[in-house]
Amino acid sequence: MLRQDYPLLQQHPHLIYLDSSSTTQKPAVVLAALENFYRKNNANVHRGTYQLSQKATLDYEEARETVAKFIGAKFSEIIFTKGTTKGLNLLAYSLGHNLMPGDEIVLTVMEHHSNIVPWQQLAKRKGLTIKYISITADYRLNMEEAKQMISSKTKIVSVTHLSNVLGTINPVKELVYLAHKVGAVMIVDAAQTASSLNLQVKELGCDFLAFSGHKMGGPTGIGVLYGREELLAGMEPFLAGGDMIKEVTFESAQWNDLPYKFEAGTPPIAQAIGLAAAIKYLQQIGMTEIKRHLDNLTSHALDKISAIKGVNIIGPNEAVNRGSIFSFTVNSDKGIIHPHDLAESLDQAGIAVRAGYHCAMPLINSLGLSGTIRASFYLYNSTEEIDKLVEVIEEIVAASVKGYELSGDLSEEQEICRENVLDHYKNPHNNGKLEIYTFSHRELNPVCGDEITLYLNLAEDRISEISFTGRGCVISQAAASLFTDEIKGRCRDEINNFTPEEVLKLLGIPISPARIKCALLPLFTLQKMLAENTI
Ligand code: 7TS
Repeated sequence: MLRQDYPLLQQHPHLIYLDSSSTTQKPAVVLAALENFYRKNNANVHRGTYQLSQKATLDYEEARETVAKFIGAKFSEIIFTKGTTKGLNLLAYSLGHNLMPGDEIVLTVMEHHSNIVPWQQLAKRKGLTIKYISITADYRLNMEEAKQMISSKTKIVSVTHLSNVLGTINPVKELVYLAHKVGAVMIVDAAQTASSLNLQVKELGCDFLAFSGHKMGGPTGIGVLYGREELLAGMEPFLAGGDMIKEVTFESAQWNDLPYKFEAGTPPIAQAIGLAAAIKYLQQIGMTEIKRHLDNLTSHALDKISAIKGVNIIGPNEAVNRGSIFSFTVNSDKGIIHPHDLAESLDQAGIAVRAGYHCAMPLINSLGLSGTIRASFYLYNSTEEIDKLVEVIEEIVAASVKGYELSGDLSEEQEICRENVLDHYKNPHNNGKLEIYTFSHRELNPVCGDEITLYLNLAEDRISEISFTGRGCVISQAAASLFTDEIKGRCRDEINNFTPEEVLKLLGIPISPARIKCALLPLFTLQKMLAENTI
């Protein structure tokens, strides 16, 4: 469906792009709108008296009108932001002014970091308590717990509409009811649903809703925060500067009207116009048709992915109230295949998926995982692409030596190194905590979940003993094994002067840019340990 509308996919006819939850590809109409603006109408908005600026202002405000109509809101209720993250930060800051120590904020365990960390910061500043609604065994929100948890102490409930890890669609209307019953404000993180569901904010009943343009075919750098007018009117602005004021003296300032009070500085003009073009494109296809297509992919993926031997889907196994996002882990006969290793093998077969924590580290850790593979689908994906994904995973599982296969032409020397890397992965040297150690240091790669702790003893400034524990992909674990072998006996200066290139040489195989961090984790862990301890 519609692959022909996307120039990038035309450029890469064999690419199977399954990472739309991170960002979607852009249809030609969006690229044309951006180019048209910059070529013909580019000027700053809200300030020029000349015609070009007036035209830019008109286009920018028309984009706001398009967004307002798209979600059934008023013009004054649409604030252009940089993205969902910025919208949620704005709320955590501006709503925070009226909160008191002991007040509670209710989130869920399946939130993206952007709907956790801003609230944690606010809670620290204000002495608030954060509570997290848990999930059931079938990866749905525990609504019984929600009913108990949302109480008269609750001031804010902020929940993702669709989990970017589990694919679960949450019962927003029920949560709105529970929040409003106790007088709390209800926020919906719609980062994953604005692209595919007909979001009508008045029907949902929420007070605020945030989403990102780049996840719905629009450009990066633009997002939307919807807020109920009465609430926005009573809130303090987040950022201060030009455009958000009515009158400024040397002593003070008066805020502009809505929505401009929340749009300090030059706004993302071209991006807003690009987003409007993306919305019009979606409307032309029809949100019902988009949902039908995605529901079809969801049902197909559920059937096919769950049938792969060794696959465990981390998300609901029913298509109802489920988005087209699939996280899973894969076991081969030889053990679990690290998501990072599997993702690289899939990439070599032309399939782009995401692997790791997906910016939901608390959720992934609470499930006892160190990451998942995630395939997410959009308009331009087909059931044939899902079949291809399944076929390639099955091949990898069958052929895998713990999942790490390097395709392409390797020299004879690299082939030997590859065997060596796999051997160090399967039978690591210096693995396990030292019984007695003077120094230890833990480092984490937050993107993919690689984790290493080094343990160290010194004798006369030289490393007498070193070992590591941790979990991670083939590259990070083999690098730790090889590196700890190599570094034994070296003194502080030698360690500090040890270069990334030397680590890569120890591995001896081609390392893709995305995995350099994995390879260098042991070196950086040791160098950080040294920097923190005046050994
Ligand atoms: N909320 C959810 C549910 C998300 O999935 C994301 C981004 C955000 C908030 C933040 O959006 P941003 O546009 O401000 O970055 N999610 C992902 C993802 O799943 N992979 O990459 C980004």
